[in-house]
Amino acid sequence: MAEERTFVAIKPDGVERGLIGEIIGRFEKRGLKLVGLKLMTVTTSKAEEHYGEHKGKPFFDGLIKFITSGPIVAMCWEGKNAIVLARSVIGATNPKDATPGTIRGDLAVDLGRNVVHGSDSAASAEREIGIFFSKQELLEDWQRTIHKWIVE
Ligand code: IDP
Ligand code: MG
Repeated sequence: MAEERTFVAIKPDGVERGLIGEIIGRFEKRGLKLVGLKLMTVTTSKAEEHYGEHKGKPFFDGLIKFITSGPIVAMCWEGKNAIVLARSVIGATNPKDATPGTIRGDLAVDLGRNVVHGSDSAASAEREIGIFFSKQELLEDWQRTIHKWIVE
């Protein structure tokens, strides 16, 4: 049976700051499996669809401007409890509340520059993966030989 999948993105600030390798490494080390990866620039319409739940909020326009301002790294990670696990690797939305050891707790300062995105639920994950990836861009048949050392 396929394990859970989640959508994670390194936002333009993370790319600009040279944190791509650092951030990807944290998900790899946690034990998640990378099944989709691309460097891309997000169009305004894709950004508005992705952040649709925040439409009308005071920070929405700034958020769209920011997320479309430079390249992002779009990723799909797979694993047991991948959605909750990725959120725990990422840390609290506001870096001032994020625990040290999390990406935001170690690498970020400001709410509007929190370097990474992660889906917050199964429904969001499915929706967001669909916005950023076509089916052919996601691995379906890669079995890692180390899997049995990560999941019982
Ligand atoms: P999340 O990224 O932890 O899921 P959300 O509440 O979904 O957090 O917000 C999406 C993104 O919008 C946040 O990561 C942050 O960059 C930005 N954001 C959220 N709330 C504010 C705010 O009050 N001011 C500025 N930016 C915000
Ligand atoms: Mg969110």
